[in-house]
Amino acid sequence: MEQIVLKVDGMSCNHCKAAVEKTLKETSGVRKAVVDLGAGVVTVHYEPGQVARDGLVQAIVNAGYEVKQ
Ligand SMILES: [Cu+2]
Repeated sequence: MEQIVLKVDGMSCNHCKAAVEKTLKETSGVRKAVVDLGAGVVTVHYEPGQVARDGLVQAIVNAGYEVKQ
């Protein structure tokens, strides 16, 4: 299990928090996703053999948010 913190643009309320967490949890290989709205980040716990950073970023983008470096 690996953990990564991604900086996400455009999350402004609890709906955004729920949307980003949901799309990540529906992504294969993701075990846990927790958004910190105040910091504008999401912490993701995932299985590196099943999904990579690109896949996590893609899921967030598909939900309508942007990931910053
Ligand atoms: Cu929102």
